[in-house]
Amino acid sequence: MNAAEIVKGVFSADARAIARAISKVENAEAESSEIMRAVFERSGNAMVIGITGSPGAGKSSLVDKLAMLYKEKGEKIGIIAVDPSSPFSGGAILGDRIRMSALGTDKNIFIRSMATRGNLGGLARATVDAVNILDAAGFQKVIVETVGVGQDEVEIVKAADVVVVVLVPGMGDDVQAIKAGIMEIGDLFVINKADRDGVLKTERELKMLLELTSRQDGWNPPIIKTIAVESKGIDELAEAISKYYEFQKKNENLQRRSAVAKWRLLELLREKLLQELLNKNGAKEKLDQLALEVAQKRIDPYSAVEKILR
Ligand SMILES: Nc1nc2c(ncn2[C@@H]2O[C@H](COP(=O)(O)OP(=O)(O)OP(=O)(O)O)[C@@H](O)[C@H]2O)c(=O)[nH]1
Ligand SMILES: [Mg+2]
Repeated sequence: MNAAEIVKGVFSADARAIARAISKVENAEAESSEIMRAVFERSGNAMVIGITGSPGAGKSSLVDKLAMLYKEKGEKIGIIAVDPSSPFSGGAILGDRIRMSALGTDKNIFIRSMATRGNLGGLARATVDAVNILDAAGFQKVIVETVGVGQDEVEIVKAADVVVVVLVPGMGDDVQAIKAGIMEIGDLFVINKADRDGVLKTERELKMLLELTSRQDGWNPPIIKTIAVESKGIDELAEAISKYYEFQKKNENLQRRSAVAKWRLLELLREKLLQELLNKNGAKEKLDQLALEVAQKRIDPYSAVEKILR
């Protein structure tokens, strides 16, 4: 499939073409520019939901249940799980887990996991590109799951229309979440595993925290209690998501949008410049040679980089 064929396939929601397109942007292949140019014009219709929270909080379980709910309404749902911890399996473990569930075989649900590939980085950029591809393919909902650790991940969810932060009862997790800097980005908060002890305490603490911060847009992030494994609270969650979606659409926040756009431009620029530099004749060999010299303490990294740039 060449770029034009891939684009055509994406626009007719062909799963194979979508998968190809995502692989192209993931590996930063030459065709990605053409694909993303075409995709850009067609995207902007999907509701993009970012779901983040500490490891094991129940994000995937919630995504499963949410997707099921949207599916019953006759919608098409794209799910992207960002799994930077498994560069070798390409996030296959998580993908397989979901695929095995009831959703996997459904043609109205597209599931993909993304992981770091290559040495130029670009996971966050590729993930946001993948979201755009699903959007252009006509998926009404695109859900992105990330473990809320690291700046890359925070940037990915910030690019969503609605950001859901998932917490679980118990102080330890809250502290972890706050540390990871994801408290400020939540448009709504979920306390999942509400079948466990300490729900009210966590809710109280969260409320207090939220009262300390006031948002520029005047939105008060709601707190929803769920038990994902028992499908409890999922309707309420979906309702809160669409409520915020409507709110942010009415208060069209160009500032937030241009901040995201600027971040995307910088990511792409960084990657392109690096690619260009390393594609120059002999640059890769020089990099290897200098890496060896740095390892042998024959040259310091700063001088080495200056040598590459010159
Ligand atoms: N008791 C209880 N267990 C839950 C609930 N939701 C999810 N779990 C369990 O918690 C574990 C982790 O759930 P996942 O949905 O994989 O959590 P996750 O946040 O996606 O995990 P990572 O992607 O690995 O960070 C699983 O064993 C779930 O069955 C819940 O509401 N109550
Ligand atoms: Mg998960």
